[in-house]
Amino acid sequence: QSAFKQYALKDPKLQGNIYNGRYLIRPLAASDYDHGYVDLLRQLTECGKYSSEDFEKRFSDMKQCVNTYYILIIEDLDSDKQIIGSTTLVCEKKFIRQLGIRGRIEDVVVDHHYRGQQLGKLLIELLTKFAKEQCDCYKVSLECKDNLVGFYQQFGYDHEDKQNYLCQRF
Ligand code: 16G
Repeated sequence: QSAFKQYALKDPKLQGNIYNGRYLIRPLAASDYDHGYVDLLRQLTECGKYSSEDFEKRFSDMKQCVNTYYILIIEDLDSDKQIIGSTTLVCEKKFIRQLGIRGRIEDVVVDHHYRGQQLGKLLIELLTKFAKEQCDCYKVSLECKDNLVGFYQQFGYDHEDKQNYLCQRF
């Protein structure tokens, strides 16, 4: 697995690595609407309904933001290319911290049939390392429910003193 990780990180697009002989780790593609990507995201939160054209338009908008969105997915090669895991790294350009880059880990989801195989760990570790080493992020943050704090602490994420996550919903 460590050889796999090193190989993955040499490739800035984190492309084309096979894990456990069955799981292809690769960036999201425009055609992934047809491989269950949005249904997978529905296991995380509500997504509403939209067409593949709408999906492709959003994906294209994201790609226009160079070096900003890194969406890594896991495809099950034994299951008709179904997408069974995904995590996004968003890199935000700043004027602070010597024109620093802040990373955010977003939308971590593994299909419930595939949990317990360390697939989430794989995605988070890959993208966190990528954020640090390739994107030069000065910090990476995420938000999660109480019951997942311990899970993310394994990968070096933790509460910061005197920092709170505040939110307003519309
Ligand atoms: C979780 C996710 C966040 C996602 C949100 C969706 C992680 C680490 N956190 O907080 O990225 O956007 O759920 O929930 O994956 P919402 O639809 O209620 O905003």
